[in-house]
Amino acid sequence: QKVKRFFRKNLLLVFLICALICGIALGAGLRYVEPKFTARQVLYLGYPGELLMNMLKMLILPLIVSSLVSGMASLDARASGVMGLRAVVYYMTTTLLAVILGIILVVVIEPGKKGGTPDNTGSPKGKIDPVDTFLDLLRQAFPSNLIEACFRKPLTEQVLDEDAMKMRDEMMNTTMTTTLSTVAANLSNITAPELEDIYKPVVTQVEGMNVLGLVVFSIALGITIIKLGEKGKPLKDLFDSLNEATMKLIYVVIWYSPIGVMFLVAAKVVEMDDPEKTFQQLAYYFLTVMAGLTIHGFVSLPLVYFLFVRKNPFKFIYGVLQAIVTAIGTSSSSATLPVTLRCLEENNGVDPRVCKFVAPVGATINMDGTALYEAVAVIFIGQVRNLDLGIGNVITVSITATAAAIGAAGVPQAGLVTMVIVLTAVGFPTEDVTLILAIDWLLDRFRTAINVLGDAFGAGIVAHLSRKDLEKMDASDESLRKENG
Ligand code: DAS
Repeated sequence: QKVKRFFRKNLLLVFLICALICGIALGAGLRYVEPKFTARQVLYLGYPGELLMNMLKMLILPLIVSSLVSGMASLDARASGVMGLRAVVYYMTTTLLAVILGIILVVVIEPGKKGGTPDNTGSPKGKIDPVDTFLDLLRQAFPSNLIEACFRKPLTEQVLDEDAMKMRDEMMNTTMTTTLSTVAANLSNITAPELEDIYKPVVTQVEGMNVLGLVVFSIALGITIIKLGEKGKPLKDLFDSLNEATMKLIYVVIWYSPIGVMFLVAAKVVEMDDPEKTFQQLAYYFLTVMAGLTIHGFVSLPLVYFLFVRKNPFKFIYGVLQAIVTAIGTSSSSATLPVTLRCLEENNGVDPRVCKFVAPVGATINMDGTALYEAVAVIFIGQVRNLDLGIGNVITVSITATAAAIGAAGVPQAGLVTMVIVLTAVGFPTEDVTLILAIDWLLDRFRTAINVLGDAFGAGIVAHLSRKDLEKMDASDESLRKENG
């Protein structure tokens, strides 16, 4: 009876975990049977996964706007201000905690001094100045118009001067070229230019929408609705029902997600260039990042949660396990946001008003996993290149890694792009970003999972700290209803 209940409650989670395992097995099996996979075949194999990503990305826009607006509008102005402040303090503290942990691990383990030197596939020069990024973050936060905000290219599109823009495009191409060149190695019947137009759509997909601009606009609209009082009620009801509708749509997509995840992973395993060599060169680096992510996700964050909430943090993690597995499958915090919200509200019973407000903001600017990863990667590159690090640089890395993580969008491999900011800040050669490219797609999945876990804990902690404000609001709503009744 107990087992039956377990499966009914966690059916989807079981499906997702099975899908991950089947995806790896399917990919490995296909590699064994047919080592020479053409790019087109890889694309077709990953196609069901691409559909899943598109469906989830499609839901991000209505979900973020409706969640934030209806979440904000159901709070009172003071409570939302206090809650917002608590959320931002939590985000900054935990992100910095992650960066410091990452730096300690990479300095102690020194992965760059062990294993073979990863071969650098050579790629563009250029730099992205951290100050520019801060300015660009503000530009992103206050887009000139909503439509443009939804579809504008994120990050440094507006700020980069010519050569750096060229560098960014080339680097995106390099990511693509590296992938292409490895896939090209096994290519039999497709010429390189054709590959270019096959992969271009995938790379441009990384650029997604400017979620930060949407978040800021939605919060502003939500606060305005509160101020409007009775006049704002129609808008509040509109966004409440839009949110309900979006969550219903999400439910449908979520049942498809195991299939999508399986083919996403299988296609990645098939297109991976020779894993033996890559792993031999980057094993210590991989283990350092994984150790950091694991300690941060399953020691530091649970400690912080227990400190403030005095409840069992692992029970909380169990409640969001489905979101964690979805993050591993999609390597995108934004695409996982719908699942994160459902897990927080339905499994962990976090107050929906807080989830709708804190989780979308967290998915956009709170990326502990990415910050830790960028700090480790940059210092690893310094070790491989025997570049001196010095305490000044270590402090620069910790500040710019935090900023770069905030600037990274919640889409696949965003952390790879923003890492160039940290490399620039410490004067390391930015072309060295390709040293860690080969396993970035794998580490991206795990750092995204920790990003999502950090967002979930953030919602749980802020909700707990704000419970008195929420009770007060419920009481005043109750008395209002009695008066009207
Ligand atoms: N994949 C990003 C995310 O969705 C993280 C990253 O690229 O670092 O959180």
